[in-house]
Amino acid sequence: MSDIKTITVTSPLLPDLEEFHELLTDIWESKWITNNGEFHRRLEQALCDYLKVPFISLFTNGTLPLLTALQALRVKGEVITTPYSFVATTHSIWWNGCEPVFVDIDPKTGNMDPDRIEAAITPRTSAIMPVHVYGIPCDIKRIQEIADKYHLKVIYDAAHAFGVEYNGKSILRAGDLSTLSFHATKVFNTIEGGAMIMHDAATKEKIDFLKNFGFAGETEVVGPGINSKMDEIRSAYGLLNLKQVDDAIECRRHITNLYRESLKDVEGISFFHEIPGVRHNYSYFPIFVDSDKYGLSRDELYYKMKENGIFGRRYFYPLISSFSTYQGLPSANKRNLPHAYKMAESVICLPMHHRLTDNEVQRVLDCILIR
Ligand code: T4K
Repeated sequence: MSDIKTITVTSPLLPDLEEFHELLTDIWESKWITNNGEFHRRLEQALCDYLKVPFISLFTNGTLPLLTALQALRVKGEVITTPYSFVATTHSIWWNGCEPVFVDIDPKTGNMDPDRIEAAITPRTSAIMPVHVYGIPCDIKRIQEIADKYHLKVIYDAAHAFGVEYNGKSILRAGDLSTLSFHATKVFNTIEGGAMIMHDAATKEKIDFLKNFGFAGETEVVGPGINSKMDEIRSAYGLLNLKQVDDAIECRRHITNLYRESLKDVEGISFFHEIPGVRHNYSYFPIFVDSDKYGLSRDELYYKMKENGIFGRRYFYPLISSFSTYQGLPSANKRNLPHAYKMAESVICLPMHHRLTDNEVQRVLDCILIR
């Protein structure tokens, strides 16, 4: 294996180094390196335009906007969420002193099953935190109907959903608030980074206060804020990456089509298909292994790929609800989450990024096809 080139699950989108150097020179000359500087403001505006959203607030990562959203909406008691996500989703609920209540997923999308939400609502429920997992849109209409009926807040963890639209409209506009991650491993990255999307200027102002310790001006603190401001260097980096993100998404679409075409008749391997009306971002390519039909278990295939220098990832295994912090919760019981368990135990995310060559994609496919 040592002389085989490694294929990783992802590879970051990097700005042109010379262009970045030019912007760094500007920053050095201005000596304004953080705290709502020019590049921060420019990136917020450019993202509003690109994402077709009215207001956005940049953060230092994708976890802090989740924490801050729950704070801003004064969420208390129980929060209904999905176990099939990255741990940050549930951690943000826990860090706010709330109790996560897990509901099972819909196996057709990997997202929280709206049919199971109402049964999980109690007098202590105050919010729903769904995730558009792998960038696949949740059933935002049904979720909103339930939230309206029971007067619940909805905060979408949209960490994977950069640029995803449904019928020409950004899905980041759903719910009360949505959050994004701009981590190095995401479709659009600012190295570390994230954002919150809101509907109105007053909420944007409140969030901007909260991410700056609660300061409203030099001497007034209006709430128990935190520090989560994106600095100028990463904002400039983001501005440059935004120029090339459409090309990167196009490369991902091409790779997705190669995977789909070659895997469509492989018994025991399934994957998600294009959803009509959705502009996908192709952030991940999860496959699901049925060991009886495929002949190898998920883990056997996963380690076989590794031995061949192909580093897929088992996102999202183990389920959040099975981690020690959460496994004692009544809703974490395996009997409550059969679809989520099945998906977590069968998933492998195949390598997916803008730099993968057709030959590398073929190497991944050969590893799966040749048994
Ligand atoms: N909500 C959801 C639904 C999320 O998925 C996430 C994060 C969050 C909230 C929280 O957002 P952040 O606070 O993280 O912004 C990654 C990411 O760290 C994490 O952002 C992401 N979700 C999660 C799903 O995956 P790892 O542990 O898989 O990353 P790592 O370091 O193993 O990298 C994977 C591969 O990427 C490497 O094998 C090679 C490549 N890579 C990675 C890095 C960091 C590079 O080529 N260069 C790099 O700099 O967690």
